[in-house]
Amino acid sequence: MIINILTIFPEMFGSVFSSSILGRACAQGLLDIRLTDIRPFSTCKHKNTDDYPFGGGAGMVMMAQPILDAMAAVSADLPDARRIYLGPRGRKLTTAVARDLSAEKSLILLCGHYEGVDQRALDACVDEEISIGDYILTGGELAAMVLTDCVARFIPGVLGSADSPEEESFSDGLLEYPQYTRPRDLNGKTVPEVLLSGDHAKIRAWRRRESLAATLRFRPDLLKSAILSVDDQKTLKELENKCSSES
Ligand code: 4G0
Repeated sequence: MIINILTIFPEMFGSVFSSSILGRACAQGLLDIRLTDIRPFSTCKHKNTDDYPFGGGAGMVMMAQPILDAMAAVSADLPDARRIYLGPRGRKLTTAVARDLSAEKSLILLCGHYEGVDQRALDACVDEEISIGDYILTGGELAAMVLTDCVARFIPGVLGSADSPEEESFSDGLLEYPQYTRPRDLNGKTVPEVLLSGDHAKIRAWRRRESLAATLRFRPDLLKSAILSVDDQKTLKELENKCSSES
């Protein structure tokens, strides 16, 4: 998958995209991340990319011209790319959105700064706006990194063949069960016995119960849309009863 990121701060992306799983994905050619600096596209004297807002008010607004020209140049190479603007007005990024985007051949991500981008540029050259959550960042770059990371996990091969993004938190709408590694005894705190038993059916059942318990405790709102079997529902009833008799 090709992800082309339009930004006035391309230097922000280096370590994030060269490290760990994303770094490996790029090295293997599963992911091709391209950074396009918007500034050289500015036709202003000093290569400005922002200006004062019409109507007054605090802050600056990114000018349409450099963004339109940068987008035109990038779109010429990637005519079928979905063009996404990272901004707080957008549709919320979720596992489902990331899974859907991971099926695309190419994405173009536009990072805004200051108080945002001239609306006419957005109207002309963006297909959709996506938000990574209900808060404001100083720029869209961190949001673009979050989206890229989240989408990359769903590209076949990126996590390695043994790991599946569908086996993790949120894929079935539940939180993750607790994990343990060596040592078995950490200053008297031991690992749950069942995980050392070698009984894979029992381990699977324990983990499912722990997922349900964690979700009930920390994010009960998720249970409304979680995919639950009849067994899960029985376990939940039991956990709810236990929980209410304790308090
Ligand atoms: C557009 C994304 C972009 C408008 C970007 C700021 C949060 C997110 C930006 C603004 C971002 C998010 C109106 C301040 C750049 N902040 N939640 N900052 N305004 O995804």
